[in-house]
Amino acid sequence: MADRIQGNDADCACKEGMFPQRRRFLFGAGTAAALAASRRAEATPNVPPDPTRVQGRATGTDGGYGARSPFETAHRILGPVPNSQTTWTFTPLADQIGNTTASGLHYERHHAGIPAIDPDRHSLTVHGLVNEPKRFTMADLKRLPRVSKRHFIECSGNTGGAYQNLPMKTVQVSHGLLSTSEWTGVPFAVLAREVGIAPNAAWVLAEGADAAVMTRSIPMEKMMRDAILAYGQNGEAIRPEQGYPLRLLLPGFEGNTHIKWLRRLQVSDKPFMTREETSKYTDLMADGIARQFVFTMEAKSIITFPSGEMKLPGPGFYEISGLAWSGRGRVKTVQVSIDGGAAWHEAALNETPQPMCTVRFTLPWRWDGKPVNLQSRCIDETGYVQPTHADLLRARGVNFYYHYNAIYPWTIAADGSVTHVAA
Ligand SMILES: Nc1nc2c(c(=O)[nH]1)N[C@H]1C(S)=C(S)[C@@H](COP(=O)(O)O)O[C@H]1N2
Ligand SMILES: [Mo]
Repeated sequence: MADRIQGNDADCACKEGMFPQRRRFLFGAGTAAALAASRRAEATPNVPPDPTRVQGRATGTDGGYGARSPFETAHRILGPVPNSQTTWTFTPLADQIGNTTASGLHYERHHAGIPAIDPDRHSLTVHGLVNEPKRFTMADLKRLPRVSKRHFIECSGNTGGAYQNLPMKTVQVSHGLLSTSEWTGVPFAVLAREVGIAPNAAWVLAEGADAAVMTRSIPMEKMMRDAILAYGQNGEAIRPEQGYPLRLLLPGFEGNTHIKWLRRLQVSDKPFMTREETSKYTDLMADGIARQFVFTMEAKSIITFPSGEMKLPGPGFYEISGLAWSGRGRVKTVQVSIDGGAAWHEAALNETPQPMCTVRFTLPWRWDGKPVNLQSRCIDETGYVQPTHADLLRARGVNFYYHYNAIYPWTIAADGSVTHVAA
């Protein structure tokens, strides 16, 4: 336990003692807002002239690759850094428009930094319990049939601080280890045909080419069902931060299993018991027994507007909006409560929910100016209902760090200020 808490580098933004001074930096009053404001002050260009009176900027001055408006300031914020090698950043969910995360705002989690990889020298070796071991260059992989699918990735440490009621003031800090992209690549099932899988094969070891040489054992059943060897993200090559040139995409599974900079798949009849599935990424239950291979991210939702550190200008009409997702399949319904969980109203979903993908929900609302408690809860197609904080703790005990998926309320005071009050 002591080791888990002190100076360990597994990713939970909540570990006590891991970043005693830094926590104030990260979770301190107004930090994210203050940071955003200071960046805005730095970044905002001078007021431009009337755009109808002057010729616009010439095309082709952007090097052929566009950039967002200089007035846009949404940015990832850096998580606490226990040492220089292990880092993470949070997606600014309150600024996300729609359901897809801009690639430049996708959250990041690196256990040994972002490697520089030449795609022409990168390859994927598939071996072990196969008829014919093979090495695929990136060019080989791109000749194979591909799929494009939108999926979320969520770090199992996302919202983990809520187990200890650590103050996470903004939705970026509480839920920002979640992002959604369209991923393009080769289904593992296609590669499996190329190499021929032995009948007794049951697990696949996936290995990254970063300095962490991260490895996880994945059940063969999952690999065959929907695993993607992804080289594309939102219509272009996957970003270096997300695993360029190749990553494993395991829809609905905890983020850690989506091995980035993927270079090797070893087929076996048993799991490999790597560091990331023995000492890390296990869930310690109240009885002291750790659950292993807890892959699936359960149904979860969060209101992104209004959310922590915002201030409503006054009573009147607002559209409550947020994101809901489930690692078990499609979101079925999202319910919103404006009275602390007493009555629930069905929210509108902005599109047909896709399996293992976030969906944006909205609910029109007229605020009368009195203090309120806003909550959302996700119900997925399996009938699973997102639990309350109390129910989650009752089921899991207090030793948990990962897989926090309880309802996360926001309270709005009479002055319009929005805060999370721990249950
Ligand atoms: N090779 C490698 N793969 C990795 C990691 C890593 O450090 N090295 N981090 C994992 C963790 S803990 C998470 S949550 C996701 C994060 O993916 P992202 O950085 O694209 O958001 O990648 C996973 N895959
Ligand atoms: Mo993670």
